[in-house]
Amino acid sequence: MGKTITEKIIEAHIVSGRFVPGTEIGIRIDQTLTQDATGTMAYLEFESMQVPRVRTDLSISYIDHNTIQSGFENSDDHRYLQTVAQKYGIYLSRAGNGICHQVHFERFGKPGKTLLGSDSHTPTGGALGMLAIGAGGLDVALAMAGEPFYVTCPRIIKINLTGKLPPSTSAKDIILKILEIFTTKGNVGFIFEYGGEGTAVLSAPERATIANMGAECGVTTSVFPSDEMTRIFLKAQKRLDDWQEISADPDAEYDRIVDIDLSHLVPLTAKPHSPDNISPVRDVGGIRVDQVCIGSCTNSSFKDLVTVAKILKGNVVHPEVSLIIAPGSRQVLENLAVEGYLTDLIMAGARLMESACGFCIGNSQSPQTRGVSLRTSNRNYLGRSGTIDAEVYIVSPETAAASAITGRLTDPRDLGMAYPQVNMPDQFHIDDSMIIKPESTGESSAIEIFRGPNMGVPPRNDPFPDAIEGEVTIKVGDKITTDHIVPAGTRMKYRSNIAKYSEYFFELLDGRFFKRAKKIQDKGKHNIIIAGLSYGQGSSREHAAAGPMFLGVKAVIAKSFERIHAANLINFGIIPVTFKEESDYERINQGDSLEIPDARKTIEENGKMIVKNVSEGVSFEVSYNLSDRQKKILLAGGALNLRHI
Ligand code: MIC
Ligand code: SF4
Repeated sequence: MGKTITEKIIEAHIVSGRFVPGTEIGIRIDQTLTQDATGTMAYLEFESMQVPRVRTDLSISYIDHNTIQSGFENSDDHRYLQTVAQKYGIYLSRAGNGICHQVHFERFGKPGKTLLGSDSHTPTGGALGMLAIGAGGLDVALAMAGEPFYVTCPRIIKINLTGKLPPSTSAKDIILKILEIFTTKGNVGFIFEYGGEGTAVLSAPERATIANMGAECGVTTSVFPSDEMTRIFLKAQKRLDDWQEISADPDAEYDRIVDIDLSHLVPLTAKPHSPDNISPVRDVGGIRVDQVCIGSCTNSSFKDLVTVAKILKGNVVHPEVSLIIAPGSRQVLENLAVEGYLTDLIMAGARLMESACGFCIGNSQSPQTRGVSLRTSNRNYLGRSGTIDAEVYIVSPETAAASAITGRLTDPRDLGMAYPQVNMPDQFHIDDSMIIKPESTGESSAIEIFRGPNMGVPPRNDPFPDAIEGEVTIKVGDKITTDHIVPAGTRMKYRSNIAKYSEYFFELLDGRFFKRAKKIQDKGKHNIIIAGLSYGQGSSREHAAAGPMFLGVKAVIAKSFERIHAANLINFGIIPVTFKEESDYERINQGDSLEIPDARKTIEENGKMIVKNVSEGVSFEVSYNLSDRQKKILLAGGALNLRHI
């Protein structure tokens, strides 16, 4: 039987297990990436492993998230990251050089390689035919130390694209269509593999938009073939040597094949407050728009911004709209400048932001009260923009530019102009001077690591207790994201200080969570979280597990979990369990006393786990699915403990 692209890459990297979907496998990691918001904790963890130098082909640390630097904390963290990188053999992409995924795609991604990144949008690299996976910082630290990455061997869904995109629709509309089909939940353990004649004509940056936002469906990653389009892109990046052809065998078998005829697509939007709340732009109607933000790792390539420049040319942004544009990388910015498109953006009244995450993570450009913001980014969760009652719509760059002109949500087909043709350059202007190479082995021992006063240490945990005896600290509903658990935005400056950061946990849902959790912990009891479907969607931030661990959470009982968050919980000694009968969720209330007698023994023996609700006088069964490796980690109280045993 023929092989899929995924199978070929996994088989070339597998170090434990076999390619049997649903079972745990370990794969060798060629490249790692971190960004500054998750990187500080990942490198603190790496330091604690006492490995003299990274053991990957390439490890790179990007500074792109916390670039507003209000207060000393982020600047200190950036200096820490720079010195750690120098010492341990890690490349460093300086602040201003661009968003990790865009820069990695341009300068480092390689067909056929594996990439593990401490950011959920690491799958962007899948556009180049690599297996690029997002994970918690601890898993990335372990990969830097030369350990395999363990993941459930995926089931593969082929997305067969046919036909050709009509004018004024683009890659963003394709992935929004896919989100409409698959939604943000229920896709854990799958990989999207793209093929078909519609895929063959998509350029690498268009593929990157699609691979990037596959993360919102919760799949392990998305993979494209490495073909002529990949070759053209890598050649334009002066990286032709990195190219190799990779395709699925004609008789490869998939778990499922989904056909999408691109010629039927129309401009789409994801309405507030979820990336799967999809509707055609025309159906939403011409609602008033206050802000338009173009950028983020999803849609900030040269192609995207030239399209925007061409639509805006000769127009001035509507008087009631604030138009924000953040090119994805310094390379994109430089190419826009050299080719003259920057002038068109400036003349149209765009407010240019630095090449960084910026508005996407809510640390700047928060919309006005009850404001309507159109964004080309990938997530529109409640409050993520920094304004709790803002209405954020996710759109394509074409829809964003058209709406910036009219001041209303506008289908670009209704703008009455011909859809601009964008020709990609045969050769980009390339300048890697903002990427610092690490010191050679001999020099690195002399490097002293800088640590600012805000920098904490990775929190440590006791071994898993014999029994769980605690209280339900919080009960939450379906699709709770890691943004709900640990807020980003202006709180992100505490990323390297879990003790301080924990004061803000769950603040978007319940401002009293921290005090309650502390009180329960001080009584010597365990904290327990109850959740609905797809708990832990979104970001890879391990703080959403490390923080609860610090506050004495021992179990999360949910209807279902997302992959990265479930792995992070185990890495930090918290057991993720699911309700055997979903209806039991209804019979638990916040504040109930819960007990899992013999929890430790039950896990060791793979026994039936019964939770006693002491307050209600009822018991219910929960399920867990742990490999022997995961059991060891959990029982040790987390992966760091295990490494030190
Ligand atoms: C995000 O888009 O939510 C982030 C910020 O990039 C996160 C990482 C983080 O929380 O630092 C992600 O996607 O993993
Ligand atoms: Fe940055 Fe936004 Fe991309 Fe996350 S989704 S990496 S915050 S641009």
